[in-house]
Amino acid sequence: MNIRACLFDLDGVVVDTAKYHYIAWEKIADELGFHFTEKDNERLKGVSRMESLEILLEVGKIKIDYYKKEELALKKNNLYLSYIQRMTPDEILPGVIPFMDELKSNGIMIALGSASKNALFILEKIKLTLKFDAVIDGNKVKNAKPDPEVFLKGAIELGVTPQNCLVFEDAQAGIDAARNAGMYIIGIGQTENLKNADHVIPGFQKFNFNQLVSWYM
Ligand code: B16
Ligand code: MG
Repeated sequence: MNIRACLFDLDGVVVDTAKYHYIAWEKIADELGFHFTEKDNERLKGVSRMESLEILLEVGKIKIDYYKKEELALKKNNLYLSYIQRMTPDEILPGVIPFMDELKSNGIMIALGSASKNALFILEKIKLTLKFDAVIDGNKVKNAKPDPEVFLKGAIELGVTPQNCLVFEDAQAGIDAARNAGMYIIGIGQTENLKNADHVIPGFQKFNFNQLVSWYM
């Protein structure tokens, strides 16, 4: 098999933090005087914090200066931090740990490739830090997904070529980033929302190493 390393996105793949991002952004929107729907929130998945704010402001048709944007992004992050403070290992999505263990016992390396600047904090909360051979998060990259930087840095840290990497992603921006990196891609979620993945699975519950081998022989 060509695959020597698997790169996991965090939000939506390992844990469902989208719900915490949403309630934090919803509060910011309320404060600005408009309703931010769950459908609007779909557009924020995999997108950086400042780009998320730009989308929120576009939805609310609101124009503000740079300083106000910085203030709102900070406020949103403080709200978000207060929610994720209470996260526990129970919030790891079903099937993730057994699948990672199978990868490890078959000699496949594991990296995290997340846009989030809070990724390390979340990994500590869910006690998953030690599973990863490399962690690339929003603090380590200059260019947000769909730029391939986050995944290319992951490959470099692991010492493998992009052609030997498989990415697991739940957001279109992340799938495009993995495609731009020249990596294999499995989408997590619904096929209709995830274009250009090699395969799409609903989650790791019914997925295993044998299935992966059969797809990438
Ligand atoms: P933060 P991922 C992404 O994480 C989220 O999907 C996205 O909704 C969020 O805006 C982004 O992280 C930045 O997060 O504000 O914590 O830095 O899916 O790339 O793991
Ligand atoms: Mg994600």
